[in-house]
Amino acid sequence: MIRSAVTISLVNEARGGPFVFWDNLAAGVRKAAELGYDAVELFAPSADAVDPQTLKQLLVDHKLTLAAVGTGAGWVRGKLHLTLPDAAKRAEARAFIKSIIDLGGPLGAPAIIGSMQGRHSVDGVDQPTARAWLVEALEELGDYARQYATPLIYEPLNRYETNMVNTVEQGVALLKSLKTRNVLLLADLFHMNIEEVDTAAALRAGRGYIGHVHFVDSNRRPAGDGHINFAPIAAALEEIGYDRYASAEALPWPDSDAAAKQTIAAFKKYFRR
Ligand code: LER
Ligand code: MN
Repeated sequence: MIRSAVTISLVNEARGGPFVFWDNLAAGVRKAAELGYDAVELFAPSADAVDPQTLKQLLVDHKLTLAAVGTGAGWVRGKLHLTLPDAAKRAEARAFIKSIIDLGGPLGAPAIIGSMQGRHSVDGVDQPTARAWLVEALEELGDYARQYATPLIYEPLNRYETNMVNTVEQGVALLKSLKTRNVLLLADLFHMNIEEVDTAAALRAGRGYIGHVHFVDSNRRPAGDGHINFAPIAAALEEIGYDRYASAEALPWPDSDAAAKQTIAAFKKYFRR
């Protein structure tokens, strides 16, 4: 069964980004539970910024699970990513991601690699070199996540955010090229709306490789506040047996509470028919 999740960002530098709740972990968790979400997805400034015991207790108290933890703060705060020319910086990026895997792993939550994949043909790094570094990192981090029995989640992004992998098809090809089988794709419906010819068809073709969904509309507002037709997307996810999270990574539009309410209503409409 697909489960609902809502994002909480604790990253000041990501202000303006597509996260529903902001700044206050306890308040975000409380709201998520009140509205009937199954889980929260966390965007943390660093692993040290969150006390694992406090996080665990909050989740237990509110009967929620942790859907995933984002790693993008490594980029927005530390200007780190996995395909930088400087080997020491690439190693720092991998260490940052490992620390996030160590934060979410004990709670059963995978880490997400989105903006930390970087881009090629900037900073003098050509495409084959960047691709090889990305593959190397995914092999290492995918295997690292195995100790927690969680996958590592890799996110294709739209062309304005990366030129590494933009579509599910390219993502599946990348995953198939890896030795590790512990990396799965994040299907972010906002990015897919820009890059895919047919989002539902892309999801069907991604069968077995989709590990997380960012449930959001075409304009990054909450599902239902843009022009995505969610019915065929929900049908495709059901058809491929997708049974992980649909997580509201959406702008807090018109405000956090309204965005969370809108998304859970849309979630029920499409995934709890
Ligand atoms: C992260 O999940 C994402 O979708 C990126 O667009 C963040 O920059
Ligand atoms: Mn996303």
